[in-house]
Amino acid sequence: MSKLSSDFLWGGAIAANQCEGAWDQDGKGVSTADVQTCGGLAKYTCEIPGIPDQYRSYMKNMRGVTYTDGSTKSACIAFKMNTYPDHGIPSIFEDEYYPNHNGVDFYHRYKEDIALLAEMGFKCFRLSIAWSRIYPTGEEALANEAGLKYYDDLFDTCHHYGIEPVVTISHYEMPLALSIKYNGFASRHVVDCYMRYVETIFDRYHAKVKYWLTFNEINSVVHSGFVNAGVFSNDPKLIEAASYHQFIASAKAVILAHEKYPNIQVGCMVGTSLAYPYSCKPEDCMESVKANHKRDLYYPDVLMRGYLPEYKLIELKQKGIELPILDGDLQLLQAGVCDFMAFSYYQTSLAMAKDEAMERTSGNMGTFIRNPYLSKSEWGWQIDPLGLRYTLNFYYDRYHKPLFIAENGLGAKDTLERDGTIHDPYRIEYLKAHIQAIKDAITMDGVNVFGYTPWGCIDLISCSTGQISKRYGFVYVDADDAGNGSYDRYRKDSFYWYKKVIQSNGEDLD
Ligand code: BGP
Repeated sequence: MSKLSSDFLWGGAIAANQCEGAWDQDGKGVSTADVQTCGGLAKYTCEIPGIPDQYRSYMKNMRGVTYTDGSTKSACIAFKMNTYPDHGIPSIFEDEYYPNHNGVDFYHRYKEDIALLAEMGFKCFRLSIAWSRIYPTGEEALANEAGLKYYDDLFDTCHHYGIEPVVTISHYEMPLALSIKYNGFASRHVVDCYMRYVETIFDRYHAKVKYWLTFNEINSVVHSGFVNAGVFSNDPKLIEAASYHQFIASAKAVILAHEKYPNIQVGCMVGTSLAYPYSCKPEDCMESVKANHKRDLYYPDVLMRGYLPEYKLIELKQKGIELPILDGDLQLLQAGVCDFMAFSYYQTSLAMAKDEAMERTSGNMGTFIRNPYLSKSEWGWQIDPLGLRYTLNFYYDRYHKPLFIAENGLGAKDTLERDGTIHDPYRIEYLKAHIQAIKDAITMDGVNVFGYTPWGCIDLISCSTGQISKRYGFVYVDADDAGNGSYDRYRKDSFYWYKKVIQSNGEDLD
C-alpha cells in the first residue's frame, strides 16, 4: 500500500478571535466576536419562547450576542440558530464577561506557542488574521500598521521553525461597525471593504503565506448570519444576499491572487456534515440529497465550479428571493474558482423525510437527528471517523481538486494533574481513528488530500459556547471558563503522540 506523500502538511488550526485576546490593543477595533458571551456563565442569557423540546437541551451552553435596543439590554443566541431581534444593536456591556477579549493570550504568547507546535514537528499552522486589527472599523483609508506588524512577526516566527502558515482571511469575525452600519455582507459595499483588506494583506504577506482561505465555514451563514457574515437579522433575503456577496468577495480574492501573486493558492472553507439517509426508504434517500444541497453543497458548488447551481435557483424562485446579481458577476464567479477546497469535519448527519419527533444531538453545523450507530462527545457531537473518508471521497469525486482538512477534533474536558501532566487517551483515540480514515482515503481511494490541521491545537475559546473547558488542544492552557488561571501552557499526552505521528508521516499511530 502506498504511503502519504513526504510533503503532507501536518499541523493544527486556531482562529484569531478565539485565542489572541488583546481585543482592544494596538489599535484593534471592536469585532463581531467581541460581543459574544460565555454560555452557562453569561448574565444576559437567551430565552427563546416556543423552541421545540428536542432542541432545548442544546441551548443551555450556547453563548449569546449582547445587544441593546436603546432602552433595554438583552442577548440572543450567537451560533447555530438565527434568532436575532427585529431591532437591536450588538453592543458590549460593562457588566458582562466576554471570553474572547482575553482569548488564551496568544497575542502576547505566540512565540512560546509556536515553539511548542514546532516541538511537535508541525509542517503548517492554520490561523486567521483579525480583520479589525488591520482596518478597525473596516472603512479606514489607511491600514493599522501595528496590526500588520504583528502578523509579520507571527509569520516570521512560523518560518523560523519551517512551519508554513495557512491563513483564513475571515474566521467568524469582522469589524463590528460593518455589521451595525450595513448588516455585514448583506450589503455589497462590504465586499469592497473586504477587498481592500484582502489587497492589503496579500500585498504585505504574499511572500510569507502561500495558502489562503477566504471565509471560514462559509456555509454556516444558514444558521449563524451574524457570526459568519455580520448579518444581525433573520430575514432570509438578507442572509441569501450575504452569502451571495461572500461568493463574489471570494471570487475577487482568487482573481486578484491569480493576477498579481501567482505563487499563492486560495481555497474556500466549508463546514461539512454530509447527510446520510436515515434509512434505505427512497423518501429518506431523496431527503439526504436535498439536505446536502442546502447546507453542504450549494456553497462549494459555487466556489469550486464557478456557477450558481440549478437546484438553488429553483429554491430561490419558489421562495420569491432574488439574488442581488450585477452585470459581470456570473463571469466573476466563473473566473474566481478556488484552487483547492478546505473543509472542517466533526461529524456526519442524518436526513429523514419525517423527522419531527426524532431525538436530536448537537454539532457545529446544526442540531442533528441522533445516529444510533455513533457515539458522541460530552457536548453531544457525534463521532464518525469513517464519515471523514466518506466526506473526502464525496467532495473529491465532485470537484476533483485538492482537499485540505482544515478542522477536526474532539472537544473534551481535561484534567491538569498536580505534576503538570494531562492524560487524554480519548483525544488520541479520536484522532487516531480519523487519521486512519484519511490514510485510507488517500491510499485506498486515491483522494488528493494535502494537509490536516486538527482544530484548536492549543486550547482556546469555544466558538459555539464561549467555554475554554471544551478543550481540543495538544497544548493545555491553564484557565477556566470565567477567565481565571495562570494561562501557562502544558503538554498533554496527545502532544507526544501527535509528535510521533508527524515524525513517522502518519505511519505510527500507536
Ligand atoms: C467550527 C469553527 C471553529 C471551532 C470549531 C469547534 O465550526 O470553525 O471556529 O470553534 O467549530 O467548535 P466549538 O468551538 O463550538 O467547539
